[in-house]
Amino acid sequence: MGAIRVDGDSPTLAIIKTELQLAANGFLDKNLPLAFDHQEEAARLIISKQTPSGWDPSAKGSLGREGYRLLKNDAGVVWVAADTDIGLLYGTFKFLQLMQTGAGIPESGYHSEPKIQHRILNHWDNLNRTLERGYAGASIWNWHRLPDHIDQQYHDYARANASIGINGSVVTNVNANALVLTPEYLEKAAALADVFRPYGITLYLTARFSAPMELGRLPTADPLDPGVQQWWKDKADEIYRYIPDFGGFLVKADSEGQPGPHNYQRSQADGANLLADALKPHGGIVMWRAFVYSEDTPDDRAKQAYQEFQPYDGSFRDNVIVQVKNGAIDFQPREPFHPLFGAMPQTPLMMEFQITQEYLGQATHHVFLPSLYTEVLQSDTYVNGPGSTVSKVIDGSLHGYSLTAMAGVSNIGTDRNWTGHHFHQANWFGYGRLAWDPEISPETIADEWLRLTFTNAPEFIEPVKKMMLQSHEMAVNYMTPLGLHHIMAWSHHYGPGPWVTDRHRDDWTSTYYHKASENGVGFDRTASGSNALEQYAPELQAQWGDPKRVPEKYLLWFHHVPWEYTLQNGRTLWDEMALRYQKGVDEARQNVATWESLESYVDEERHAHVFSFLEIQAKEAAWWRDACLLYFQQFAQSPLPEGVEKPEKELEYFMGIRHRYVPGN
Ligand code: BDP
Repeated sequence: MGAIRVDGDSPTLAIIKTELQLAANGFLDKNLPLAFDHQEEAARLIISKQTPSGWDPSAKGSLGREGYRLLKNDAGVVWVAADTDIGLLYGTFKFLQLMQTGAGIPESGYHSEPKIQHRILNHWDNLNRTLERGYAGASIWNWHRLPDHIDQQYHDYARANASIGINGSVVTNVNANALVLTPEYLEKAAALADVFRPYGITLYLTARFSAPMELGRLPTADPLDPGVQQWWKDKADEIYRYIPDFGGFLVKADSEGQPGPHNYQRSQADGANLLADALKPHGGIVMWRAFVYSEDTPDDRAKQAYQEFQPYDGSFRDNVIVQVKNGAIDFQPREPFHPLFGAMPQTPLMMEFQITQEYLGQATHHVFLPSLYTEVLQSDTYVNGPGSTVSKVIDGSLHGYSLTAMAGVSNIGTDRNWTGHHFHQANWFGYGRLAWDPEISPETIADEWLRLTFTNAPEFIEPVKKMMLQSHEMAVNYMTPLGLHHIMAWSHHYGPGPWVTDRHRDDWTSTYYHKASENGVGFDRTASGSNALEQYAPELQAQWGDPKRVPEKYLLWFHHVPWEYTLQNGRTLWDEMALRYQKGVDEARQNVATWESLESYVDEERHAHVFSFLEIQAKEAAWWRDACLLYFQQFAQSPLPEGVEKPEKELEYFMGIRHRYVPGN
């Protein structure tokens, strides 16, 4: 490596120079001269929007607002090319990643453009720094000290996100506090937006639907009321005075106690359009959540979002995008894809994944989530024939959406390692990579992350990658095998609770979902039951409606079957369920041994941290197994099959573990 040339000056280009300086002091050549003026002759690496002399200008091609190209000439000089400063920043990060992982720049060059426009983190952070479903410490946003104190962590946050292509951040909880829309808080939010801007990150806020009443003292928040409409227009104008490039609003309405258009007998489209009209003159968007369901509706919870939204396809303004969770219930360890995907061709839909592990063992259980994300993204909706995958709905190509987006509910907090578990950084990283390109494989993501985080040594990479790639299936096995869902403990959702029943909301109990009795187990969502299946394409209705054809991973999601039902491998349902729980435990224990054997590849502190969490996971996998099998055995009335360890405690013991403290609740 010789000198580096970065053309021009701007806050973003200054960040690029700092990144190169840091890398030069680290893994790039330590004595690499950084020539930030026009010393073309000497440069070995050129970061520029202009075509340097000696390069074919057409080689760069059109790169869009965020795309970049890495080119290498015969003399080995590398050019990071883009049409914008942000494109150059993304290209620089990619260049550094390729150097660090030892991959190098391919001879034919490298080109990348995001497939999704808005790649967003959703923070479920409250203004008092508590977090909803956050397991990695407090909120990193210190509203009390803003706007005067800008913590270094805000820069680090923006830098980490830009390095994986995330370009938006909703900094407040979906269970919204209207206070954030007051001048006092807008000034604070503006200070954050100023930090984010040079990293290409747009700031968004959650909007509380009743804000016109709470802040504006209006008698109503009815979306069709002219006074309410004017209030939101004025509010939007005010926000843009503080934050000229404000991204828009994320809204949770008519769900779990949040106010919304239902309070005025209006539709979700009426609600979303109200805010969209206010933001439109400024170029802002509304992300309106489809997570709408009610305890007063007797129908299956899995059907309600579709019933609420699908009839309004085409009735939303063009700056509205409906944000849909990956599955129809709620971020379960495994769910079939949400039936709204593919069902609203005239309304842009965006994906909402959960990166924080509310239902997946929270901070202490290692689960590599890109496996879950990819399973959903690669599911075939069949709506325009075979190959109509969810990823094609989300990237806009299936229905020609003009607005595309993906959201991930953040797993970060003030913990020194950001995410509680060191390996959960891989989920933040993997989410960003998939939001940029939903077709990247989990294997590629795991490989990149391990190399960038630990070492390039294959003796380390291979076993740990295997551990990561198996971890989702492993967790499903020790928590909710064969399509079981929502059988975790009441309210905080940590640990097993298949016995949870008779609470004020039936749709938050476990018995609502598993329906176990001596006759069998599972939720009948076929025509003989709730018929949630009819919300899917006919091909899937035929396949999933038949207990012999449905993938067994979804069996109990769609069918109620007897305990002695025979599965494809010839085992009874009961035996298979028990063996899967045991398999999950066996793998969690194996992970402890694998990690222990790799001590020499990782620094002591991180090795010990991960080790203790893996031990917790192995112990708690056995807790899940014992609690669930003892509970279901009451109904199955069969002995545990050979190979499954006998629980050391009685069911009553597990049912008694009730009042454990869990954060983020
Ligand atoms: C559920 C969480 C709850 C969230 C809700 C949501 O239990 O804390 O507020 O989702 O997404 O998963 O709005």
